[in-house]
Formats: sequence, structure tokens, C-alpha cells
Amino acid sequence: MHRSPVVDAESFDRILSSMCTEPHPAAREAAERFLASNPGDPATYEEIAELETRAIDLLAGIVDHPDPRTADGYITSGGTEANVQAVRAARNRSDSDDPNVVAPESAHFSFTKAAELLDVELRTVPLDSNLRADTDAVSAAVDADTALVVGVAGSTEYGRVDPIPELSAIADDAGARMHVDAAWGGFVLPFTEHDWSFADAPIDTLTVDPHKFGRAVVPAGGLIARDSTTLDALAVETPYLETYSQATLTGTRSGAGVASAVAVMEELWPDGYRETARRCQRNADWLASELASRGYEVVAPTLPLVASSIPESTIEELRAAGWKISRTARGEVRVVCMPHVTREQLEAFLRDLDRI
Ligand code: 0PR
Repeated sequence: MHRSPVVDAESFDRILSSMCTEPHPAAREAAERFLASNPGDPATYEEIAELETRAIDLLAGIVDHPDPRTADGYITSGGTEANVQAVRAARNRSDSDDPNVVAPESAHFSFTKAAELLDVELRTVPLDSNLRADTDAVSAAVDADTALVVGVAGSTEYGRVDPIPELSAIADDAGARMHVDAAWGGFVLPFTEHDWSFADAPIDTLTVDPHKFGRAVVPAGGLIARDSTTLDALAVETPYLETYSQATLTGTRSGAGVASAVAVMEELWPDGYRETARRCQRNADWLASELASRGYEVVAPTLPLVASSIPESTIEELRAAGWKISRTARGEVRVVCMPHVTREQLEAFLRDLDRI
């Protein structure tokens, strides 16, 4: 007999801090059918290998890759792996003996992990007054040893989009590669006016995670490359498998993540994602104006993420009332308006805030 789990699954009712969300029903269903498959062994698990090719085609379309025939990439365990691999590919392709990576202060901490693992120097540069990468500071930081310039399209703390075309031009001048981290923003940005994708700049690699705004199951991240040179730079020989090389960081990988990503992208791209992105953005704009009207300072949201200066003691009481909220390094409360976050939920949050 099937025994019920000891702990109930998470409820998304009060989660305002997460960049993950409830998987779409199509994602759930597809995941379940591929729980025991391994895309890391494509000669044995052919169905999931085909689905992964499909996933990369779909993601390439979402990030405006200019040519689906040359687009390359794979489904990673998440944004961390995709970012680590982007740094690794750039390092492996660099001529420098002492390579460095230049990234804005807003870059996710996965770049710190990458730098440590790969023994490259991470040069973080300050942000401008709008919390985006300061291009003058990036220009000043690059040199002949720069292997990679990183831009963030949808930053973790404030949802900001760096000036990607300008950063790409700086990378190009320095003979460096360009990477865009759209792990969180990638399924919202196609429905905005921001310049962030392969269509907007000559970027080499891009992170876009189906398990965040894409509504796939965890784990499903995405690394998309302009052409096959990136994955070639990552490949190691695999002597006893029927395929001869492997470019991924992990060996055995989740077929469930891959299958769920394909299922949900086929279901939602583009209309379903557009509708979700607009609803989430309306929620964020509404929450920002409600907080402002109560006298709290608000960082105006550019994507569905609201940061606001709420006193520490109030944050603690909201947490005690069951709200999952997180804080920025500067101490603002951070509300991520993911697809599971409804207007009713935000109204309930404000009622608790008013009461406290
Ligand atoms: N790049 C960006 C811009 C991110 O925001 C994140 C994750 C990553 C890369 C790394 O992605 P993975 O976590 O998939 O490796 N940002 C969130 C964070 O670190 C992730 C997160 C997700 C946090 C769910 C909480 C949570 O419940 O804060």
C-alpha cells in the first residue's frame, strides 16, 4: 500500500519570497512520466534526449535566438549550473593565463561559486542610481584578461535589467564573451520593451530557467548558447558510454525536469506566458502603489518584484503570521509576484500589514 508522506507538501498560500512557483498541470503530468529517465545518457534514453532537443528549440525561440539550426544548449539543474557553465566555457576559450569575469554587484551568488570553483577572478562593479550595471564601471574593470562580461536581465533583489547591448559592446571591444543571466526574467521579458535577448545584442550565452517563471517542475534550468563552440568548450570524453562526450556539469540528470519544461512551454508559449506576465506585473504595480500610499518607500518595480522599506520589527511579525518574505541586502522587504501569487493573497498580506 502507498503510504502518505510524513510531511505535507508545501502550500503556496503565503509564499511571497520564492522565485519558484506551482508547476503547471501539464508540467506535473509530463514530469511524472519521466521520473526514471536520464538525459545524461542519450543513447540509452532516446525519448528524453529528443525532448531535450525540443526544449532547447523552444527556449531558443523564447530568447530570440537568430537561428534555431545553430542554437545550442541544454537543460541544467538550475540557474546556478547554467551560470557556472557559462563562466567555465568562457574560461576554457580564453587565451589568458589569469582570466577574470566582470559582473555587476547585482549578479547572483552563483558567479561567486563559479569563480571559486574555476579559479577565475570575479570583478564585481557598482550599480548606477537605478540599480543597473554602471557601464562606465564595467568599461573600467575589463582588460585583456577578461574572459566574460555578465549582464543580469531580471536581478534577484530588485528585478532590474542591465543595459545588455552596451555591456555586449564593451565585451566585444575587450575580446571577451558576453553572458546574460535571465534565469528569473526570461519568461517575462519577451512581453516587455527591454533589450535583453539574442535579438538585441551579440551575446554568447544566456541563462533562462523553466523552473522559475516558466512554471516547469524543479529541476529545470536552461543554458542557451549562440552556437556549438560553447558546448564544445565544455565537453569531456566519456569512454564507456555509447556517446563519446558530455558537456553537462552533472552526469545523471532529471528527465522529469526536461519533460515538464517541454510540456509547459508547448502549452503556454507565447499566449499563456504573456497573460501570466501581464497579470504578475499588474499585481506588482498594484502592490507598489498600495505600499507607497501607506507611506512606505518603494523601489518602483520594472519586473514583477517589489522591494519596500518596511521596519524590521514589522517584517518579523509578518513572518510570525506565516508570510514567507525575504529581505534585500539593504534591508528592504522583497515580494516576488510569481504566478501563484494572486491579488487576493496580496490583499490579505496588506490587511496583516495594516493590522500590525
Ligand atoms: N540567476 C538569478 C538571476 C537568480 O535569481 C537565481 C536564483 C539564480 C541565477 C540561480 O538559480 P538556481 O537557484 O536555480 O540555481 N535566485 C533565487 C535566489 O537565490 C532562487 C530562489 C528560488 C530563492 C526559490 C528562493 C526560492 O524559494 O534567491
